[in-house]
Amino acid sequence: MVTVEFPYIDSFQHFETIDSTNAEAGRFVQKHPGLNGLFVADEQTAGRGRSRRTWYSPPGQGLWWSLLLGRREWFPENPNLFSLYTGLITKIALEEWTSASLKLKWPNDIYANHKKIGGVLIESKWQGNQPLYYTIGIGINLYQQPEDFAPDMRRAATSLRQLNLKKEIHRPDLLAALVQHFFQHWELLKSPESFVKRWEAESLWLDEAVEIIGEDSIVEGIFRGVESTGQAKIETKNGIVTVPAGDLSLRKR
Ligand code: BT5
Repeated sequence: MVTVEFPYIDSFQHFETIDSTNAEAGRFVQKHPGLNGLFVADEQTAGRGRSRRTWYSPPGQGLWWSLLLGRREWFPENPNLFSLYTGLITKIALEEWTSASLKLKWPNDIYANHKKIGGVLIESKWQGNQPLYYTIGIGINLYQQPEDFAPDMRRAATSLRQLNLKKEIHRPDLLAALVQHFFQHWELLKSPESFVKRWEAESLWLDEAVEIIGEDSIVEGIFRGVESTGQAKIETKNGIVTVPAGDLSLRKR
């Protein structure tokens, strides 16, 4: 096992190509329970998003990586906020590289110029009501030009390189910044009310007309931010409705 200089990380592994760094984290933890790990790949052949969607991870074009939290001291007190938290720290890290305005889209996306630059996939395994581990998967597009994206994604996706850069993109430095911010801002998770206020201040479409497509329903209304539980608040004709998970999109008026 390789020990590296990252704080709180027991094992660091880099792959030229792998199915999914989240899947690799899941395999690793079976053999090494109780450890934290970092898994990075140049390419993912089966990169995944939420609900079995595909995360497009072509070779050398992005930062495709997962942080495995197997050490109990790093289990979050508020797991429902973890996805929002990861989006926020990703934004903070990316702002070291770009002066572009980055926004957080509920519940797990990072946007620039109204296009998706990164996404977060949190997976966890539980025994009864005890978490065994959490895997935080983060995909960030770095080098793609518009024509590198498949035609159906071109209007919806962007990369760091397409934004105003403050300094050259260097994957190891960006990874180190992300990991550092992830652990450094941990205290935010301990105060859900103030955390969600901070998240809302950086979010996309606050107070705008939106719809959320959930597993078996569509909620339309005005996006009023998030509850301290991480649920989205939508002001509908019938009052405030809270939504635990789904896809948020802007509603055309
Ligand atoms: C996500 O899901 O946005 C979570 C993405 C997490 C990816 C990381 S990479 C490292 C780790 N290992 C993995 O296997 N996964 C994690 P979701 O909100 O469900 O969004 C998925 C949707 O984003 C897709 O259906 C596409 O529409 C779009 N998409 C796919 N690839 C994209 C890309 N490279 N850039 C922008 N949008 C993309």
